[in-house]
Amino acid sequence: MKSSILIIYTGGTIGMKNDAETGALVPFDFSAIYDEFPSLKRLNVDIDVLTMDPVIDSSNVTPANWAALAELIRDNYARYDGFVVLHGTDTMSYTASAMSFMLENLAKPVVFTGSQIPIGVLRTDGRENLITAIEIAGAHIGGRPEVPEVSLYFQNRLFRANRTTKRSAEALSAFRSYNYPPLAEVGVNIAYNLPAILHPTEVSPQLRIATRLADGIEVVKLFPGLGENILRAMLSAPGLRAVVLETFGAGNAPTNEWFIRVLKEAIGRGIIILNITQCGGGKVSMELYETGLRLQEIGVLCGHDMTTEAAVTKLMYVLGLDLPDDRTRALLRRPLRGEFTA
Ligand code: ASN
Repeated sequence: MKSSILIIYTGGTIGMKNDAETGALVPFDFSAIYDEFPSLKRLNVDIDVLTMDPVIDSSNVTPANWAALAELIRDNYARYDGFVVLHGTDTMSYTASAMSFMLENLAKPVVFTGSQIPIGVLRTDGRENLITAIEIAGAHIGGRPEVPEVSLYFQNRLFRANRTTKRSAEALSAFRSYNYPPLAEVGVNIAYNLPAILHPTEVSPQLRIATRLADGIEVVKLFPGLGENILRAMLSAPGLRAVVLETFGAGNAPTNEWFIRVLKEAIGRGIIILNITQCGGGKVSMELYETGLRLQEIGVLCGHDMTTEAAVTKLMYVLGLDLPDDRTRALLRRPLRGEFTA
């Protein structure tokens, strides 16, 4: 069975090549993809390319870009078997995490990739990332897509998107998924980790998109010496609705009186505080130490082993649904797209 894949190019380093005359880096025209990579014809896929307008460096990405991307996927959903999103690496984990929440009932592959070295540079990592991402997006097993979730492919590994973090500004293996195993490892063959892959629960789910994302989210990273006035000011920001609190170790924070009081006051004003660890790997267990227990007692929610990227975008998505407070909290307490392990 021949798959049809839509490549959506949003910008980033992968889309750069040297201009033949000036030598300067200029955006690569992905619509001429077969001219650049004739070997793509040998893959058993039909490829179309759409380029976002304007293409951006991913540091400029906003929730409005995410909404446009979700709409593009929805509008083309019936026509294609899978999607490859080419994105700058800097914020790829944020966009890909956001997409995992915004695309409700997804049953087809959406594979994010990009590169650290421009695609037009001889030593690029973009060529392999692109070709393997296309192959994964088109892969079927028994007539069903092999990876029907939002994933991120980089340097021989396919990850669940909302488990990833950009971990290096230099290494070609730029992404890591510290708390969840790769969905596939790529060597001579592509070895899919079948038990790790998420499958739709409904038989023939209808894709829906949620494009209303809440603002009013803040990330507060604890450090020894964080002062009361500063924390109070951060938690009193106008429009603030939720805080991702990056705590120490297994979800620990100071137990001193003012610290707990400032958090408690914020929770009393209806602000949601979600506890994740500032460690790369491991999880929050608030009952382990007294320093975590105090947070639990005042109503701080446990973020388990979520990344900052997943926590921020999940809050944007869940608060954007405008549900009553108890339902909002219930959605934050359970994994919606495999974003944490409870
Ligand atoms: N600044 C680029 C971006 O994120 C970095 C990259 O793609 N490697 O758009």
